[in-house]
Amino acid sequence: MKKLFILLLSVCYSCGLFAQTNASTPVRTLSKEERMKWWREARFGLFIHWGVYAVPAGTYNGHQVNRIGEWIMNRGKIPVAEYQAFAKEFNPVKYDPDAWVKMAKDAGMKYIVITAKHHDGFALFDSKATKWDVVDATPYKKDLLKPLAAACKKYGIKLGFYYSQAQDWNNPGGAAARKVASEGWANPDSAAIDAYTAAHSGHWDPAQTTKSMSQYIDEVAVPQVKELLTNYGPIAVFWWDTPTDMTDEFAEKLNSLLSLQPNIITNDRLKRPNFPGDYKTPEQRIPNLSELDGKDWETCMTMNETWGYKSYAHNWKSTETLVRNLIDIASKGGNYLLNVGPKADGTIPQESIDRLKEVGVWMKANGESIYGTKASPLKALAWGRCTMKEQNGNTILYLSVFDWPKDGQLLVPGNNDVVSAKLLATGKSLSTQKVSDGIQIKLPADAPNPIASVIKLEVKGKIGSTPTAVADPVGGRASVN
Ligand code: FHN
Repeated sequence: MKKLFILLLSVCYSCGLFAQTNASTPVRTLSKEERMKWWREARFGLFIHWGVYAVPAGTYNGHQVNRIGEWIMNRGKIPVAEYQAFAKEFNPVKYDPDAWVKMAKDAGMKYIVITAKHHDGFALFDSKATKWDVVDATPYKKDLLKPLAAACKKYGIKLGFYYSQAQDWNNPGGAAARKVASEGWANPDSAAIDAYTAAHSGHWDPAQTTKSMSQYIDEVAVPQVKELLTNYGPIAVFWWDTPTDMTDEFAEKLNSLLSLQPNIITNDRLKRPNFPGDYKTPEQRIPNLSELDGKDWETCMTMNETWGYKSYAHNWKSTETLVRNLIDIASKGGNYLLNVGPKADGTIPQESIDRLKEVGVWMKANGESIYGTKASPLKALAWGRCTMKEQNGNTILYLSVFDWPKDGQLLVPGNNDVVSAKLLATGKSLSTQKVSDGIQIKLPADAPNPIASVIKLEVKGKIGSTPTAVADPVGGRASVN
């Protein structure tokens, strides 16, 4: 009897009969704390922005279109039929998901979030809801997410899907954030285009408005989210973006589908303020401590000046900046989601690969100071950043030194008794001394690592002081879309 009941229960569940019972609270088997555990420990993930926009790669009809590459259709006001023609050149024959996932793993990343569908509406997967997908619209004709999911499983990397739930510039009825035409390129028709977009809620082509947004939600977004949550095994993260023209009713329809993956976590961009998700998402910037309110957060950031591939975007951040950003973020208790923008042939720009490799070298030696750590309990540190673990009644402080003291003495605020101090990368012991304003650690003359040398300091008991605002973020900058 008991077996029969369990069988019935699982049949009902797999048929989705329970999924819609309470739309605003999807069925959860784990508490939020349990669902967030792996993510809080992970600290570092890979963002992938990939789609048809990689074909024009920033240039439309010979014009270099301003701003971020994945927005070229909107910024350039490219008609639907012309944009869809780019898909015929989207043929990623060099796509090697195994190598992509290995690259992320070797960089020390623990999860990947890929644009299953960005604002151009193009699905990187085999969708039955539309023909505007990789299988139906490109010569490649194969689902790109299935082999990525397999590679993630193979390497023990969590997989997340980015999904543009509201903006969709190709599937009729999708929303379009209104952008002024002249900001894209010096289009002589800008005034007429702007008048049209003003009268048509941001759209620039009549083909975009042959259906209502409600139809788009029911016929495209809902079925596609179902597909993504059903056909690719365990999905760790769902990453919504730009809730343009979303209503709470539309959001409810999508939110309820999360029951299909009861352990999934989501970001805060489904629809504000009633769908806060599990974590906040500062973009292209690292918040100051004074801005943080105890909620989980993840900074997403580009390595150059675009998310989607642009052939002429060469303003690359240095490896030093990337590593120090990660340390800065971990020292404030956040995660770092660092982006790559693959090309239309399936290759990742070499500049990104090189940087991730170098980040991986640092992480291999010093990852212990990042994974599973908590925000610094110390006040602002002039020489670098600190992360913390509490273990067996003691506190481990990971001191990432950016500016190696010329006098060879590192002053750490606090008066706890010292258990041990060593260089994390080599295990070399360092001598310490209690002084009136803290603990002084005697350092070797030269910094062992020019990016950040980590000292592992274990002290007795807990640290009493409360954090105060730290120095300005390293490398943070404003959003650029
Ligand atoms: O408009 C998008 C943009 O293209 C990119 O995907 C970023 C990533 O966070 N999100 C939006 C802007 O906030």
